[in-house]
Amino acid sequence: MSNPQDVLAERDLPYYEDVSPARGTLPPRAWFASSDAARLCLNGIWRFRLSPTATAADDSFAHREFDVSGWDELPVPAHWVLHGHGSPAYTNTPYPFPVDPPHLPTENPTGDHRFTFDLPPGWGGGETGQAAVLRFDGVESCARVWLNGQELGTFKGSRLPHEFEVGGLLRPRGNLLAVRVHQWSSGSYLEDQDQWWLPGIFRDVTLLHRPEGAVRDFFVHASYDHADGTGTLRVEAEPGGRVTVPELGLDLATGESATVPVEPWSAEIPRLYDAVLETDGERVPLRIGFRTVAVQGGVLKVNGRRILFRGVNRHEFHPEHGRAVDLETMRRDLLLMKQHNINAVRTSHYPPHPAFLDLCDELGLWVIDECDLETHGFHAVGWRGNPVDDERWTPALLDRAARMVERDKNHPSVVLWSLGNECGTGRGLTAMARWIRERDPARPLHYEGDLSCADVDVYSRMYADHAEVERIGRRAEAPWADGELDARRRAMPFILCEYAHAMGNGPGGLSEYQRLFETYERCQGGFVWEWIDHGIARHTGDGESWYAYGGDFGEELHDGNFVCDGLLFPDRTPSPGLTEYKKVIEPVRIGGDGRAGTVRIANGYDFADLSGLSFHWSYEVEGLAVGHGELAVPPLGPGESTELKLPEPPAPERPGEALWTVRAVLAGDTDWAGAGHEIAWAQLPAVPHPPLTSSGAPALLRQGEGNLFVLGRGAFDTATGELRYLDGFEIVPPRLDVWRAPTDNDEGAEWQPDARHGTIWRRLGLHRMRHRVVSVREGETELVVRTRVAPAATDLGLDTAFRWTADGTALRLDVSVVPEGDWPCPLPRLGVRLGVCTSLGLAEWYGGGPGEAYPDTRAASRIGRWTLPVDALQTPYVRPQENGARADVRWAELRREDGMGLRVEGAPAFWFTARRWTSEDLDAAAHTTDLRPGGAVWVNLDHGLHGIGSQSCGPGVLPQHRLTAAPADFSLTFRTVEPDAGSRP
Ligand code: IPT
Repeated sequence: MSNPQDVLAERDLPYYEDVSPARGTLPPRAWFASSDAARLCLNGIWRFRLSPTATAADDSFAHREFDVSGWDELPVPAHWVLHGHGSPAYTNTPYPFPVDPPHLPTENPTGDHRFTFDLPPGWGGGETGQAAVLRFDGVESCARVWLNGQELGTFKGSRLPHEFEVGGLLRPRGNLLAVRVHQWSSGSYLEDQDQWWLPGIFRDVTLLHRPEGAVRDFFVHASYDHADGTGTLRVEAEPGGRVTVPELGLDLATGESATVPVEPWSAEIPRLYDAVLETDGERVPLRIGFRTVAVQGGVLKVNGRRILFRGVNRHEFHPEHGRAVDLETMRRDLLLMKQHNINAVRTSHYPPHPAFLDLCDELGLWVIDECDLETHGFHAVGWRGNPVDDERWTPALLDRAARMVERDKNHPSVVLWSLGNECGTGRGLTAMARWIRERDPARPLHYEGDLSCADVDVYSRMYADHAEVERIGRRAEAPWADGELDARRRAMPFILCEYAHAMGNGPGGLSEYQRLFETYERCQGGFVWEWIDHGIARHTGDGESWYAYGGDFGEELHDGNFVCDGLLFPDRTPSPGLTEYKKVIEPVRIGGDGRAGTVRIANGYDFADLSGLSFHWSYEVEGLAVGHGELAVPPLGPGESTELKLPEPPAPERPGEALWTVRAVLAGDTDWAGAGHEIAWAQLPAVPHPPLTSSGAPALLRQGEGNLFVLGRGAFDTATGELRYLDGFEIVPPRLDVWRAPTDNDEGAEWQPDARHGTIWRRLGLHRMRHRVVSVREGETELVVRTRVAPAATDLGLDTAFRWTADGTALRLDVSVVPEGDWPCPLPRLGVRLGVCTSLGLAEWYGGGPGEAYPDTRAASRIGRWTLPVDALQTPYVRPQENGARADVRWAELRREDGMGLRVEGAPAFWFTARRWTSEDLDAAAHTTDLRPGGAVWVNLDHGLHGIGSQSCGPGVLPQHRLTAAPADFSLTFRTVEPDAGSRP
């Protein structure tokens, strides 16, 4: 009698549930973009059918007789959930199914795909029946494949290549390829990366002719000896053949090595030599970069020099196509990185499309190539049953390691292998490390998840705060339990494989990290989390676009907008965070003493001298250049610096604040940016900003019509003392304001030990402050209004005095704030908010710009005169939140189309924000399309803002950037302006 349970016994597990990596596939090998052997791209429009479970439909579709005329069409590569079949789902660490390895839910969306193709005439120059390989570069998460009705096998490992030998099955016409793809498989337990779950054939499908004697695999060993400037080349290949490097005069047998003088490869100078590998059956073009990676004396070195990672974590993402990313988009990513001074990529958390690494070789990026492995969801169950610590899974882990290393081993850009991400610890990782070291001893190993660093060569952490990084920099971190391991780890170089969580507004604190990286030899930089927001493009009924995040597809379990934490918006527009990062990591440091007219230039590159850059100065008075020229800077070598004299400053036409701006730009065109592209800059103050002055005699306060006081050009409510009109402009009265729509970093992550200010602020009621007018005192030439500003249910408050005075043209407001009570938290902001007419839609200001800035994200804010429509002052964070402040503003104007407008000046300089909705509207919005222009332009003129930090995953705001509740005094003047812009005081 058969026991019904037998049907489900382990040995009977279906291929998508058993833990084996594959059946019927070829051993992994090097990927190459082209050769003289024929290849046929099988991307295109396929036929598609979705079934709700793995077994709902039988596999007869693999046969010719099966009629697919009723099936849908689906492009390949693609994720079916982005083409109207089911929907995407986002979770960070939780598995969206019970943790019951290796079992999967019965509801296992299964996509059957069919494609018919003819061989091109003269396929491979020979007959069918010759060897050919069918390659899948990426299928999520498990596939079963048939060609011409014959089953080829099955595989798992979504972002890894899988090949089948198919030569014997091909026919000249009407070849029928059938692929069944299951969304869930045992492989899903190994692919718990923080991203959308996106099933499908999402990378290329290719048929490769394999002529007799074709290259099966090859391994280029190209090292560089910095002591004598030679490179040593040896290429192993199977079968053997010859390698020629015409530029080096090399013609070698495979396996043979040669040492010759070469120019080395580095991310800064990505020198590649064209070469050809030729076997009896195939010619494969190679691009060889000579470089040697080593950990020496506790430092990670390339070609004998310490390198500094200015890195980002890059997921593959496109707002419409998910992880089906085309070559153009990959190149665009890399150009944007290079243009923003980024020199390193961690391929979080899986090997990228193989062509991406060719581009990294060509354009010059250091790459940490990470295996497609993450089991983070086991954290939720105390790591019980973690596959990386269970021998039964080790073959699957080793298969993944091999598929990555074999595929990518020939790229000079790949300088570290990474075992995976967030898997806890386990024997499987050790087995992977052992295998990789054996196969490729020339690259150090990375894995962050094991604090003991038992299996790796670099000490890597994520989101460690500044203080801890500093301790690590001094090699003075807390000891590890095992003395031997502790000593080993302490001798290792250190990187932050993730830091500076770029979710929403931020990340803050980058400058302070960079200072540590540039101070401590051991701290070799880091990788910002992460490159791009994974928001999925959506459109409202009337065509307005917005981006979806977790929960927007009705997922029952999801992690909201945690998937939008990149330096790029989903459409690849740089966010202010990227602009900030570019400035913080600039590889040339410019400093000096503007008053003394000296400038110091330091070359922070690791390999390049400064001959590729030209330097320019300009001298600006009140933001207008009154002189400019070129600065002759010697071609300093890496690490060198010099001090130079600036020219005599030109005599300005009128007095005012003056400063030098010194810029380093590309002297000529490069592969990634044109001549003139800015690399680094600094501003050196020469003449300070003058204090606020008044012109003319003080105006007298008088009773006007209605219930209004008149003071100069201002009219005030007699009962409340609030400003109502300035000349003809109606004003929503200025009030003390402390609220901002909490940023993702204000909200903080639940696992963070630091105080989560978003929650605290809300609990305290800072979003519903009440204003009690204590007194309105009329003086002869002043109006003084005292207000107590406080939230309900507490005895905390802000005792606020607004003192108004006026002269013939300007209205002056002196604000004084004294906190009452024991404030348990910093304030979000401290300043005044007022509303002005919606017609005042154009902003011009003198101060920091052009982009937004906050106390700890202000490195890229440059003092100048800037003009932007109010609408363009907004930063469209995927989940709306505080944004758009401009730092160090000396004056700002808001104008109508006819040029009439209002002007405000501040002393000290203030933070300027203008938007067509309130902070409360911003706070209430979940998507950008929830924000609708209201009846005013809301203007915040802030004396202080709380910093941003990185607490959406990492540390909070550093103490020096917190806005502690403390007594504060600041002054603003208001006046109207005429169309003639030249008449400003
Ligand atoms: C870390 C993950 O490695 C990364 O994939 C991403 O989820 C990031 O956080 C946050 O966006 S893990 C975190 C819990 C420290």
